[in-house]
Amino acid sequence: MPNKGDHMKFETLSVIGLGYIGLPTAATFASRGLKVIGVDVNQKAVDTINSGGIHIIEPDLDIVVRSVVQSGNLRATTKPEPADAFIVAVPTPFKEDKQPDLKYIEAAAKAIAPVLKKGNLVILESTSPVGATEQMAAWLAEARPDLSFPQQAGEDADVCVAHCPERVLPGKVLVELVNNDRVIGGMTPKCSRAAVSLYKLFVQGECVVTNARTAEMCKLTENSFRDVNIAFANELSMICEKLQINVWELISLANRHPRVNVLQPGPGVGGHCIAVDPWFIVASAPDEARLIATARQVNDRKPDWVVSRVRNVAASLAKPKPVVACLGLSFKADIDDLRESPAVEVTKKLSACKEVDVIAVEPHVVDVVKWVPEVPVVSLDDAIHAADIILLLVDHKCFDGITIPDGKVAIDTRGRLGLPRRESTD
Ligand code: SAJ
Repeated sequence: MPNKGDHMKFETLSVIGLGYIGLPTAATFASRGLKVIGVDVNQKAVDTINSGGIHIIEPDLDIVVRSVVQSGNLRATTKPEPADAFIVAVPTPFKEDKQPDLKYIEAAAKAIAPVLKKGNLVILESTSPVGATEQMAAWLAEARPDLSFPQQAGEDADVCVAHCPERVLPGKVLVELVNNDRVIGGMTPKCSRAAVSLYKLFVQGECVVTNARTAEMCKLTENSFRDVNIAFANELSMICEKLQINVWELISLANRHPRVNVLQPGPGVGGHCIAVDPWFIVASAPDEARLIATARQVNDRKPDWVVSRVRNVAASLAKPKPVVACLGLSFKADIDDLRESPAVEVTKKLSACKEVDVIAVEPHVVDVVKWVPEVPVVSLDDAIHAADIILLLVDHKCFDGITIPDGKVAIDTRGRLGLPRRESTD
């Protein structure tokens, strides 16, 4: 139960990192009346936000940002300023050897340390390997020997530190930020209570308290759970291809069992979360995390399997150099995000094959040519007209119900061609 005595009052908040998570979080706090200072190293992003615009695509985010910038509740800058609380929402990529790279958290800690004061709360929101919050607190303590931190002073620390991972789905960020339950992992119970009182300013879901290490592992577990289950579906799709069984029909039949819920196969797993986070578990326990590592490998190999399937079909056609139309390049349906996209990987690998010509369709991304300079990007109608092989890589709404003209071959990595739009499967 929260102790009334240590409930914190927040008037100002600083959000470090104004990307896919930091900006919606900053804007949502600002919309609840907090004075929010957003900090980002990218001057262009800072200028865009200060002019009331956004540099990422997320439904309704533009409206919220414009309104909180106009009301004066959100302001962006490149240099950290003092505040009552700090939220660190910077990327946590992995290195070449799949070991987590905490350099952005370290840079954020070193940037905010000079402006910290007694009574502050510092929250790490970035998805992080177990131990990262303690490491961040150690960097803060090193930079500010005049202040005490939870690892030194426990409940009496001058500065509270917690890990509160985000778990919002791209495309539904503003809704999930408010409605999802939130895991709050303070370095001490007092740190947890402070973080709960901050998030309760807008979170309507439950704020569930644990410690920092469990909160870190919880986020990694959620994304690994999804990765392992998608790997199962992807493996099934490859088995079914060999056994000449329609995997989509198979899965829908199996899912009629009351305790079975197989996910959907696809061309691979993309995005910057599910394809990355499981490696953080593997890096901390390589001997034990065998299933998690194998799932990553199964999903990572799926784009190559799709490429070889297309090549086999191409070889069976009478034409010397068939045209392959790749429909969709983003990492999942109806978003503009191409990061770690298996569709991009498949398209690029196919375009490197001499025996086919490749064209692509991606209506959601403006500067798509930058991502696949080697491939002509055309309209859906032109692609279907020109193609011999129509390869569905992303189940965008705008591809629903397309008909495949006679004489053309369809390869459907999402099980959607010719079907009406299904309701959200999230
Ligand atoms: N995918 C499939 N088959 C499926 C579901 C997904 O192939 O049945 C593919 C998608 O096409 C995509 C990839 O997996 O390439 C990831 O998509 P996603 O919708 O599963 O997840 P993300 O990366 O958009 O967001 C995930 C979410 N995590 C979980 O659902 C456990 C989200 O809640 C997290 O906040 C987010 O990662 C994150 O930031 O970590």
